[in-house]
Amino acid sequence: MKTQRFFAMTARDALSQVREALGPDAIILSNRSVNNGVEILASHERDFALAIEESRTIAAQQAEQNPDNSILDAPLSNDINVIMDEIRAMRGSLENQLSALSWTNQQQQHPAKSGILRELIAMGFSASLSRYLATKAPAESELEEGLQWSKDTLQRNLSTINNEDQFLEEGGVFALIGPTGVGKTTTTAKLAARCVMRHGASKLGLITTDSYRIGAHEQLRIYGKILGVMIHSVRDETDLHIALEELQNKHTVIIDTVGMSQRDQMVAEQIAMLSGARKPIKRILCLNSTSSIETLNEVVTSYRGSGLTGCILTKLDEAVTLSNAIDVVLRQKLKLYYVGTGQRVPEDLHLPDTAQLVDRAFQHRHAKSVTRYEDDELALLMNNENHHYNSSTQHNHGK
Ligand SMILES: Nc1nc2c(ncn2[C@@H]2O[C@H](COP(=O)(O)OP(=O)(O)OP(=O)(O)O)[C@@H](O)[C@H]2O)c(=O)[nH]1
Ligand SMILES: [Mg+2]
Repeated sequence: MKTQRFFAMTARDALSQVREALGPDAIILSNRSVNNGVEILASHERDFALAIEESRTIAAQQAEQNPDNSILDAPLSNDINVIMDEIRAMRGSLENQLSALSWTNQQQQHPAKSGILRELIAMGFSASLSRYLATKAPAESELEEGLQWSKDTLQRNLSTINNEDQFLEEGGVFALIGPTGVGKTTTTAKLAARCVMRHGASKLGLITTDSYRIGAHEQLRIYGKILGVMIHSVRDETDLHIALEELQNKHTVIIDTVGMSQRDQMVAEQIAMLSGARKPIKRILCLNSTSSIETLNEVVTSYRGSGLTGCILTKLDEAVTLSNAIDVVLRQKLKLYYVGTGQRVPEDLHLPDTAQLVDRAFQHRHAKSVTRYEDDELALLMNNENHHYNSSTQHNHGK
């Protein structure tokens, strides 16, 4: 078996050398203090497995040549499996300890960083985004400076439309999609009113795919009547094609879709219907800002399909904090079109103001939060999160 020796002044440095030389599949065979340093003997898991395989082959050959001894040899391979399991457990435990140690060291060197992390998590941001911000905050910054830096970074990285023209002037076919009750129909009516105010009723087409729930499209029909726009009701791809043909001269067409749970298999069919249309349909996902990070992430994943044009955050008036929504919009790299702030049509729809949104998330800092961690609990959390942090989000959060 190919065994390599690593020596460094600290266990962490020695382990870094092991990782560099052998990668994540290194097996640590021994770890001891020598000459004011630490010596680690390690091997690659592949070499280790090969050595075990060889010893098994030899044992099997010996058993064949001397069948009387085979009973004695059988436990050997079991023992090796047990040893392998123990070595893996030891490696995991050692890595965990070093990782916790590394966080504790960082905490001692930059105490403000753990404060930044604690505050961001208490505000409701995900552990991975909070950790990223705490780690990247300028090393010399005090708590308040670090939080201000985090705030600016979040604000800078939230992608939104620059002005109304990006929706109202661009035109085309938009479909509002999303789970049940998030506010798709209400938002369709709010957007429709804006289009009518800008271009007149004759330039707008309205379609609903919500044709099989009793009374469902009545809601939109009433809004349509007020605005002077007829509603086209479609059931399938063929209907949709016919409706879009009929509305081809309209500047803007908005499709209000039937709501379905992100866990419903029908979501894929709905996305296929919209993607299969001969005219490009820009899909805008409606996200309820009162939902948890986990739910919002699942909604985005399930509705993303081949790509979303953007999203609209609804029910901001009901949300205790906006950190959930900001976290997901940012990490899922969605462009934010509008925010819904109430039930009134058309008043309660606004262009997103990133400073105001992030400010609202930070206001929650002063609320009594049950998600506030103590410093030693944070070390544990960082330890676990280290392994789960999604590096694909890194380049998206500024410096
Ligand atoms: N507080 C508040 N309520 C809203 C907002 N947007 C929509 N609502 C309300 O939420 C409820 C559901 O809205 P709908 O527009 O019917 O939602 P939907 O997504 O079309 O629902 P389904 O078609 O059943 O999937 C209604 O009572 C709306 O008035 C908002 O921004 N704030
Ligand atoms: Mg609806």
